[in-house]
Amino acid sequence: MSHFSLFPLAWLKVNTRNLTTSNCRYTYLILFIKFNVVYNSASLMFMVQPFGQVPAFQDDDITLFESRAICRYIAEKYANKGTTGLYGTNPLVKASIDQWLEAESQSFNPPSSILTFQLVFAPRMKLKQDEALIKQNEAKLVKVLDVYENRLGSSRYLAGDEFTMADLSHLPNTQFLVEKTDRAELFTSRKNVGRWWTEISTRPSWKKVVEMQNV
Ligand SMILES: N[C@@H](CCC(=O)N[C@@H](CS)C(=O)NCC(=O)O)C(=O)O
Repeated sequence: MSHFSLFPLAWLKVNTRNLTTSNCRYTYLILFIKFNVVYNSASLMFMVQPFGQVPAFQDDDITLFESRAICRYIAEKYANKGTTGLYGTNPLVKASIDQWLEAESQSFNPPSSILTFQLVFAPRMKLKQDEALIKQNEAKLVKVLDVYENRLGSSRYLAGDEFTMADLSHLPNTQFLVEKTDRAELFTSRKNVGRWWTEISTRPSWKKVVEMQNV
């Protein structure tokens, strides 16, 4: 049993919860924080995240930022708990996971996060959508998903035959695009990507996260 804190949205704490995930089987404290709050460089958020962004993470006296670094740390520290091998058990598997984590960060995330913002959050925030940006990034995402389609035709998951952090890191943006926009077909119309998406998004731990987001 371990306690750590995640600061997922902004700096102002509005509510705290204790959760146990079926994926990791440890209890953590997560702070749900109101977004869009005016904050300044003296705020709690800048004390734990130098760019004033989210997420930020504390475990004992360690404070970390950058979501993928946080995930790597948690996966290493709790390597023997819950789903084992999330971050690999030997250097070659680890390298393959890192390769696809980088692909997510460098190739998948840029267009998918722009589309998520433009298609999901801009309307919620009553901001005008940028149609040219949407078109441009949809085209970029198509190219990335063509590569994924090919890869997932020869392996069950991105880094091989086991579910790893490489797959996990694709969950948030894909969840938004598939469930909250009319662009689901970008994923579901591709045989291998669609099969992969169904597999990773129906894992009990992810369903629990989605459930929490809808609370
Ligand atoms: N590369 C960072 C990205 C952090 C990031 O862009 N966070 C956004 C929310 S997803 C944020 O805090 N935006 C508010 C801001 O920049 O003021 C990570 O993966 O942790």
